[in-house]
Amino acid sequence: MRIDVLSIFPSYFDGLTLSLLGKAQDAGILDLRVRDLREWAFDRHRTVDDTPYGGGAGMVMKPEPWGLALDEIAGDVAAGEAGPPTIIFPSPAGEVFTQRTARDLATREHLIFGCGRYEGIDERVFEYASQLGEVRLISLGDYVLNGGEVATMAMIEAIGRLIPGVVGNPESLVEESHEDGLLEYPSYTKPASWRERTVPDVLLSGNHAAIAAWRRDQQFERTRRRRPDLLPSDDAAQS
Ligand code: 6GU
Repeated sequence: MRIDVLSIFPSYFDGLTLSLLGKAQDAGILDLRVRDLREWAFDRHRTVDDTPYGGGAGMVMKPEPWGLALDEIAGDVAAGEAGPPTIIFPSPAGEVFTQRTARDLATREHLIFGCGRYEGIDERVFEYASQLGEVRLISLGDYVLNGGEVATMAMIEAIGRLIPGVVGNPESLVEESHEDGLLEYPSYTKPASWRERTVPDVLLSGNHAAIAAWRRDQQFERTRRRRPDLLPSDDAAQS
C-alpha cells in the first residue's frame, strides 16, 4: 500500500518509522511518504493560509498549494498502474472513524491524507480532489484537535496494522476489541498471584472450552458495562 501525507508539520510523522509500521516500510509492504505542503507554496513566506471570506475567527488554508500538491501526487500515480487514490481529509466534521472504516481503507492501494488545521481548508479543495479520487472526510470522534496530524497518525496505525504481513501473527488481529463488535476480554500473565490478587481459576484449569466460554462472557459483560452503545439491543445504537 502507498500512503502519502500532506502536512505543514511533517515531523509529527517521524514516529511512524518505529515498531511495526517501520518494519513494514523496511519490508516494502508499506510505502509511506510524508510531504510538506509548503513545498507547493511559492511566495516569499510560503504562505498556506489566509483570512476567511465573510469574516470570522482563525485562518483558512488556501486552495492553491493543495491543488498543486494533489496534482503532483495523484499525477505520480496516474503514471503508474494503480487506480485512483482515496483522499482522506481528517476533520471533526467528518464521518466517524471505526474499525470498519479501518478495514475498508486497508483494502485500498493508495491513500492520501490531507492534514488541515481545524479552522479548515477552502471548501473548493474537497470538490477538486473528488475529481482525482474518492474523497472522505473522517473524524476520530466528537472532540477537537488542533490539526489533522494526530488524527492521521491514529488512522495510519489502525489501517496499517490490517495490511497483510504487517502484524506478525494475524490471529492476534481477530481477538481484539471491536473486531467482533465487542470489547476484548481481560488478559493475565505470570505470576498467578501478585500483591494478593489472583488470576481467575478458569484460566489455570487447562479446560479450553471453559476458558473460551469465560472469555466470551467477559466480553459481553464489559461491553454491557462500558460500551452499551455497541450492543445490538441498545436503542441508542440504533439512532
Ligand atoms: Cl480528524 N481532526 C481534528 N482537527 N479534530 C478532530 C478530529 C480530526 N477528530 C476528532 N477531532
